[in-house]
Amino acid sequence: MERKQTNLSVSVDVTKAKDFLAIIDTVGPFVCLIKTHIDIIEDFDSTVIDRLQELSKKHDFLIFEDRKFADIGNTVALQYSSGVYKIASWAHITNAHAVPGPSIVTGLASIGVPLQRGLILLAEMSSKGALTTGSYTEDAVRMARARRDFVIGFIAQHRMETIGASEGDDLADEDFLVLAPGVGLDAKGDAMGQQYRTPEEVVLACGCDIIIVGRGIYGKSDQLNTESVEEQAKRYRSAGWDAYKKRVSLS
Ligand code: UP6
Repeated sequence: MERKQTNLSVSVDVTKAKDFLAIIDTVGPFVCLIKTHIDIIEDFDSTVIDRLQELSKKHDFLIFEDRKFADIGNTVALQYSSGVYKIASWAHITNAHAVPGPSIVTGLASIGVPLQRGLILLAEMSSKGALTTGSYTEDAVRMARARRDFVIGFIAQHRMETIGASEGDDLADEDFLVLAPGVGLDAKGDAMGQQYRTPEEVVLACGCDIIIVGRGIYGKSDQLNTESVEEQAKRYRSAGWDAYKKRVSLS
C-alpha cells in the first residue's frame, strides 16, 4: 500500500477470461490487491492463473481469492488445496466465514501456513439484513486473535480493534487489516441487497484500511471499455488514498 500509495482493491467479477485479464492489466498500476471469484470464469483453464500471476508481478499487487469458505476443517482444507482451482497454490490471501467456529481456521491453516498464505475472516458483510452483527462479529474477531500466525484481517465495515476484547487482553501488537466491500461513489446499492458507502465513510469515518470496488470500476455493460476502467480506477484510488492519509494524519 505504501509503496504504490494505494488502498484500492478491485474485485474483478466478470465471466470471460479475456475481460478478467484485460481489467486486471488496466487497473494493476492503481491497486494493492486484486480480488477474484475464480469460479465465475466460464472459460477457465490453468493459463488464466499463469497470466494472473504474471500480472501480479508486473504490477506489484497481491491476489485475494474471495472464496468465502464455510465448511468443516477437513473439507475446507481439500477445497483450498485441490479440485479444479487449487486456490492455495496461487492466491496470496483467501477468506472464510466464521460460522463453523475455530476449526475452519485450523483446516485452512494446515494448507496455508506452510505456503505463507494469509487468511481474512468475514466479520461483517455489506448486504442488507446481514446476520454478521453483535456477538457473531465479536466471536469472529476472537477467532482471528487466537490465530495471528495466519489470520491477517477482516472483511468488515468498521475498525475491529477493540471489538471482542476482554480486560487484560494484550492488544498492543495487534494490527489487523480491515477490508471493506460495498464501496461506491455513484450508487447507494443494487437491486439485490448490496449497500454502498463512499471511501470517505468507510476509511475516514469507520477506520477501514482497504476499499474493495467492483462494478463501480467496470460497470455492468457487456462491452468492456478499458479507458473508462482506467479512469474509474484512478478516481477510486485517489478517493481511497486521500481518506486514508487524512485518517492516518489524525491518529
Ligand atoms: N463482497 C461484498 N460484501 C461482503 C463481502 N464480499 O460485496 O460483505 C464481495 C462481493 C463482490 C464484491 O462478492 O465480489 O465484494 C463487491 O462488488 P461490487 O462492488 O460490484 O458490489
